[in-house]
Amino acid sequence: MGSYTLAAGDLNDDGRVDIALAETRDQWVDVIMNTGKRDDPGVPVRYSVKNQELSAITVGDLDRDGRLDVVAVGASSARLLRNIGAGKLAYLQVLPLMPSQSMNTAVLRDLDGDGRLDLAIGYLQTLNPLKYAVAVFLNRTP
Ligand SMILES: [Ca+2]
Ligand SMILES: [Ca+2]
Repeated sequence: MGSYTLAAGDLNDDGRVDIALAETRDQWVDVIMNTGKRDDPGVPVRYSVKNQELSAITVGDLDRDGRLDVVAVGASSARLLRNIGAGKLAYLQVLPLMPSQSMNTAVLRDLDGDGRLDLAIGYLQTLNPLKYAVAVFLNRTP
């Protein structure tokens, strides 16, 4: 059994925080909408990220349409999943990554100050010598 990674945000814009999560050995992202009912946690909707074990998930509005999008990061690539409305996700882009010796971590922040969220992924590049690296993808969405 692997570990879980999750990100929280209001994906369907109903005012309640929802969850996107993955078990790190699996190849899909589960999205669970917050129903607001204590005894009804909602049914997960599963999105495949083909041939990729996941290590990190983060959410942010990548295309500035007001909907939170999802970034799923694995060992060899990051998948951008666009929120097309009501929290439904569709593939937007695959970003290739350098080979990693570790679980990757990811954050979405506006790194260059242009108002768009950029993606930074931290990883262990080599074990001997111990060398860490950060891959940065600047968001050029119009
Ligand atoms: Ca919600
Ligand atoms: Ca969006």
